[in-house]
Amino acid sequence: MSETKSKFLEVYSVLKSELLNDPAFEFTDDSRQWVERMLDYNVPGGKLNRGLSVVDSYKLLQGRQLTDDEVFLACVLGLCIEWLQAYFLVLDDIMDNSHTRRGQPCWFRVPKVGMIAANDGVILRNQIPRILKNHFKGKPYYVDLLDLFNEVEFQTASGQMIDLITTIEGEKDLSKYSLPLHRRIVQYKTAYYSFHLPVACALLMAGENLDNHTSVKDILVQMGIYFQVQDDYLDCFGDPQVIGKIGTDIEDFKCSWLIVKALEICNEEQKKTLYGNYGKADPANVAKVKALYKDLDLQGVFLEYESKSYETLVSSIEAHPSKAVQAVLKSFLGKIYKRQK
Ligand code: DMA
Ligand code: MG
Ligand code: MG
Ligand code: MG
Repeated sequence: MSETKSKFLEVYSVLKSELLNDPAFEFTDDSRQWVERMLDYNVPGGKLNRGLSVVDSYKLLQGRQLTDDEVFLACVLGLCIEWLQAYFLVLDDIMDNSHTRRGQPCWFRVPKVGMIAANDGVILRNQIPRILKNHFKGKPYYVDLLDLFNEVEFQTASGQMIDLITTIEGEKDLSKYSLPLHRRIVQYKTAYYSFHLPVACALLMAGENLDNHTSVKDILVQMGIYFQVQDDYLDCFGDPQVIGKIGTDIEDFKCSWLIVKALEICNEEQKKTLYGNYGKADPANVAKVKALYKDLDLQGVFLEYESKSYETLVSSIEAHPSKAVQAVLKSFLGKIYKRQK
């Protein structure tokens, strides 16, 4: 495990114990155990890319080794993003009727959890401002930080809403699914919280005004769109053992990048197969859609999209005037390019 990652997990334990001793609530043994188990199950078990990149980005922006205090604070902010992610995922898995996440059953599928998971999601969300208050109150950028988390949460929840309500239209008429519609969904549901938020946190810690960095934001949003296209691709073509989750996009009638591309390139015959089999829970229907995706060589179409996006992103990054910012963006892109999980 990298040094940053073990430090990060150490800070996780510190934050957890602060929350478990929060004076604003009179914990009983039962309630304390519940929250501890819920946090351990949902917060630290992912790739931690979003959280860790706050630390990396901050280091690159400062252009020097960080002090212990600075590392600690960057880890706290990174963990707030992991908390936000845990909150969204707990609820996303309920809404998407998913089975596994990070190689284990989704939290709501754990015996005796069920719909208590919905309130656990709310708890996770409410812990974020408590963590921020404990560690950032009094910093000159405290208000900006709160505002940032609020804005990004709003964008993500709005993205989740359009992801969900779009299927109502799709069920009526699959041909409504288009690239611009897909783009709008993934920009809001994924790009802001996964890409813009970590870098914006690092910029705020470095004393920057976010209004002066809109071009960085634009590049990060493009990167986030590419990242969610990968997620859509892996939902069907990824190895569940590696990605830790079983795809449900076909069953869920999602406006996924794959269905949009399939509709774009299929012939009339194949279109009928898609209309007759997409969005059905029966594995036989799902298998027909997957077989058609293979016939259409969506794997090849994706590989082409992937190299094109990479090239475009690299040239936007290299056009940026600051070398430090370039380094931040390149490190981010390097972490996700050709990812298998
Ligand atoms: C995820 O979209 C977006 C958020 C905000 C959690 P998704 O449902 O495709 O994610 P996953 O494939 O991880 O369930
Ligand atoms: Mg999901
Ligand atoms: Mg979803
Ligand atoms: Mg997905």
